[in-house]
Amino acid sequence: MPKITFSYFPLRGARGEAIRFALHVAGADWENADMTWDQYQAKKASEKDLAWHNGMPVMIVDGKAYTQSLAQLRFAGKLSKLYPEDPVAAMAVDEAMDVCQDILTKCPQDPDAGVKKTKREEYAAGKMKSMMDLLAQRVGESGSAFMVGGDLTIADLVVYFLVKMIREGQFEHVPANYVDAWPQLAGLEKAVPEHPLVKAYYEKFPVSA
Ligand SMILES: N[C@@H](CCC(=O)N[C@@H](CS)C(=O)NCC(=O)O)C(=O)O
Repeated sequence: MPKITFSYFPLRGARGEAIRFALHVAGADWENADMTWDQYQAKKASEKDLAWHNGMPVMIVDGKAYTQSLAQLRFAGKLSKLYPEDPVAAMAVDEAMDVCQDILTKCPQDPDAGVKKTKREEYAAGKMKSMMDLLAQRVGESGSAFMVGGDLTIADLVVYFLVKMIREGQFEHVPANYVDAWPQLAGLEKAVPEHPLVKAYYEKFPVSA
């Protein structure tokens, strides 16, 4: 069993929490080493290893640092059996996670507040909507409340935390109730915290703690 140190910001969502959850489910030998925004910026300023320069989270496995949240989540998903061994099911999981990553990274920015608002509204009605349509289609095809097959995978966690970010207003100019247009995604949002593994995790590590 590798020795793992996981660093993210002290947030119970976004790009980090799915990885913590999967490491916990795996019973991995890991420690959480959250950093504040300022600690991370200071680390970047002094650190030569470029794996630390690509944004958080960063995972250290047996002394070596790795970047990219989805690579880390796939690794934790393999340890926890929350990433399917079947290649086609694994591709379906990857597809959903990459669509979520696109939704996050393609979200327009602009230094001008008015232009940013217009661009974001266009995004929510256009490209982002079509990616949400695809995620909802996949839930419909799975025959369950989950993205792939009949049980929880790491794809569900990524979709769940993306939906949570929208709900919490972290997508500026995208309404908090945006997700309600897709009953399949609103259904997944309900099903994930009710899954026995997720329930047990939140009982052990309550969000307010
Ligand atoms: N492609 C990266 C993106 C990471 C990323 O942008 N992380 C954000 C937080 S969710 C961050 O650390 N931003 C601050 C910075 O890059 O200095 C991944 O998925 O790991």
